[in-house]
Amino acid sequence: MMQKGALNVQKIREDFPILKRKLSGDKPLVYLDNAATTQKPLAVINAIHDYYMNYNSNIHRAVHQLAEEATLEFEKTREKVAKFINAKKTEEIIFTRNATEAINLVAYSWGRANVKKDDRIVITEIEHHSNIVPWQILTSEKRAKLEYVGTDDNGYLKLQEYTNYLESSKKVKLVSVSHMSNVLGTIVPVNDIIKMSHEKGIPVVIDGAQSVPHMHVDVQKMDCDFMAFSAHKMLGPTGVGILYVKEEILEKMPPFIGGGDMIKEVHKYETRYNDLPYKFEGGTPNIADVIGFAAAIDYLNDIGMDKVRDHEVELTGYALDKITGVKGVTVYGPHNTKDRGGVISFNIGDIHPHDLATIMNDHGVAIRSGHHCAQVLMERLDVAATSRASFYIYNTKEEVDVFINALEEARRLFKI
Ligand code: 7TS
Repeated sequence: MMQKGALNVQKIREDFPILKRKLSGDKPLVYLDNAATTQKPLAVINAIHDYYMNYNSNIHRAVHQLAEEATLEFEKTREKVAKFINAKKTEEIIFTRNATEAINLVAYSWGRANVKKDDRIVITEIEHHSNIVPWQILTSEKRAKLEYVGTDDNGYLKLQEYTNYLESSKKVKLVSVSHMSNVLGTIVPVNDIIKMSHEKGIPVVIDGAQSVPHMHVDVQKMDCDFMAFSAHKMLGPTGVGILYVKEEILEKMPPFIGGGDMIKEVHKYETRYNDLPYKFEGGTPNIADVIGFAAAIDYLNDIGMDKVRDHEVELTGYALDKITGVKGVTVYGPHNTKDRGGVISFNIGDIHPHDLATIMNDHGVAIRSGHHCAQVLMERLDVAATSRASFYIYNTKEEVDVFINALEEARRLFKI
């Protein structure tokens, strides 16, 4: 049956071979761990296969035809990524291994060159460890200070605290914030934060790992200075991250990884670095998976990101309605689907999330349990862990029903 919102989910599901799998014997897979990584459509799998079968070669080096073909396809992905997030130039797109490495690139390159003793870097309590630890390392090395914007009890950032930090006489050097929380689903008003920061001349890093896969993101409109995200969370392969940096900032950044491909000339004691963006892509990159990522972008473009978002809003609304009706359940994060992505973190009675996830698995339902690499947020919520269901384009209301029924069964089992 075709669902409202005009996404033909049944047709989409045909493109994902793994969705035919069964778990725990004969239970059809209900994959609700999309915030961790998404499944891959055949088009992506075939693109990788085609590269290895037909034109496997290193890029940017040899003049033979295979190298030319591989280089062309690799660079096509860069163009597609630039268009997908509306970057002004392809030179502003740097390939890394993942969002984590992209944020680390900013911390090691821009951070080491610009952050000084007593400077402050402002992040938030909802950040993933990938947007905390690099700043801890940097501020500790530079004897600078890391500051946190807090969250209220509904999972919204306390925006007044930005104003307090930005207007204080102590220098804020950088703001780094997640566009969408991987635990609460909170969609952060990054446009306002960026505007506020720019009025004080402070650059902003956006962790787009959970937003770029799920909604239309336009870096020029947003006006962020840096943005990091991962291909594997948006139908693409693992091992490919993207760092967007505004060209005028990138031009002034020192290199990150030294080695082959990022140089023009190397002499005994000095090196001339390569042009942008290659200066930041030392060593042989993940060629096959970057090429595979282009097929993922094509796939999402064919659907349309507004439809992706509409589908998730509808599914999340449906799931929130159902889950809040289950006795003993606490749901974290904003209640309004307009303010949240397709991520629902919850606890039920005193069932440990790992036990719950095990019971879910018996029903074929794959959810995540644990701290979700957000232990600062777990402390704020005063829990050690949560369970989390997260949706994507191929999930259906029927799957939500299977999930809720499994949850009810767990509740009965634990006598809640
Ligand atoms: N930032 C956010 C907001 C994330 O959710 C994640 C991964 C990352 C950064 C890091 O991405 P990576 O590709 O470099 O690993 N989040 C999750 C998650 O929620 N469950 O598994 C990984």
